[in-house]
Amino acid sequence: MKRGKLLFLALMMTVTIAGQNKNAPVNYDESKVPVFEVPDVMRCEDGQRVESVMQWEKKRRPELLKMFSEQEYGVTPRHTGIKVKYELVASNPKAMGGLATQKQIRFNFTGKNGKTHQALLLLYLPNNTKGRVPVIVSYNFHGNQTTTLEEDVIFSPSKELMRSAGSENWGRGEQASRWSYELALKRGYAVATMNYHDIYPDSPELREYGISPLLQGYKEDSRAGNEWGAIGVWAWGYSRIADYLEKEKRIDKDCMVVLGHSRLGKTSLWAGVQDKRFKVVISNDSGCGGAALSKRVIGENLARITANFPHWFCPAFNVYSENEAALPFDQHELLALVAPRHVYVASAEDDQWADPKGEYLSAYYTGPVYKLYNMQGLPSKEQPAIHQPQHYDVGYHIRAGKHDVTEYDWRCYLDFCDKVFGCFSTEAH
Ligand code: GTR
Repeated sequence: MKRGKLLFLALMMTVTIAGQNKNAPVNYDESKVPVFEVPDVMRCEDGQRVESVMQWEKKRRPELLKMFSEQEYGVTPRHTGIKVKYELVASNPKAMGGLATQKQIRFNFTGKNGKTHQALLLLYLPNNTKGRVPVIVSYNFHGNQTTTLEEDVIFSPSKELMRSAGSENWGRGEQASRWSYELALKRGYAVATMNYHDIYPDSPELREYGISPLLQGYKEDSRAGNEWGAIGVWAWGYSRIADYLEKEKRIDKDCMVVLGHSRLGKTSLWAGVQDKRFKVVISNDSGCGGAALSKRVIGENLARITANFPHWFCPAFNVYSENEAALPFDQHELLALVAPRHVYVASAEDDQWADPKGEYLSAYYTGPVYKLYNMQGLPSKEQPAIHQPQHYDVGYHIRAGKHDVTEYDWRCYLDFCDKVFGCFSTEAH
């Protein structure tokens, strides 16, 4: 047997043996954070130091991207062969009391194997400005209809599937507090949302109901070590939304933002890293496997996350369950892959499960890469105080309260995007 194959088998055995651990202890005590060295984002695997943009782009960035693909989120297929047709199923030029034009677009996916799948996008465009506008793209957790009380928003197709799988809160407007549509629209931004279950139902047992079966070589019961997990597929879905928005004549395709909360914050980071059309990449309370440094092992850890959500990452990531010290990379290196575009990390004070300090440090440690581009990362290793947003070329804020997306978060994101895009807000603030 070839050496490569033997190594692969050995790796797969370790994956199975190390497994995941739902009962792994969770540490909340800063004094018990293990002593570790933050992997040097500027040092290539062969020891060479990155001194130029060229070295970063040609050598270090691809090598890091490969590590995250092979060992954490799984490899995004280069050509899925999946075709998408867009179908405008509803529109309203006077939505939200005249503030917005609403469009609902069905994505009809067809795989090379003839299998089909559907997803539904909800788009609000501001009526108060003419011409092209920036857009915030963001998945929702429980259906488009939960993001607003507007009666004409169609229930997302995944509702029945997920409700019968035990997922609740699918009622109209139930998550509206997380969607500051009015604020965004008044400030001249479009917002596009889709239910993430439409792309990959968020359960290890429901993979066959999403996009996955449309892929060539899909096998229901088996996954290769580096096969993409749900986060990878959701990220792919974000890119399909970007494909559509590029064709939408009111959208400024140079001003696309991807924003996600929690597991969808992990997803927005992975999507933003891979798809350069997203000029601002926002992680809201994304925590473990998102913005937070894994090696701090505080709050949610890799044993817990890979045990509770075995379908999110690629199987090879399980090797690091209860063994974060062995990780050859950490999440700041993921965030750094967004440069020279803009990354924004937000935390909530009471969200210790997501390790706010680790989220901040990750954003901070992207600094050397931004510096290569003559851009400014976060200036201090000290995490800023509550409600003191830091808007450099990298953004960060921590707000009071729990794991959530609030109007305060939206306001900070819009301020940051205004700065990046050089927009002038129509709302006085
Ligand atoms: C938690 C999970 C987190 C986070 C969160 C969410 O249960 O442990 O990693 O992603 O769910 O998505 O709300």
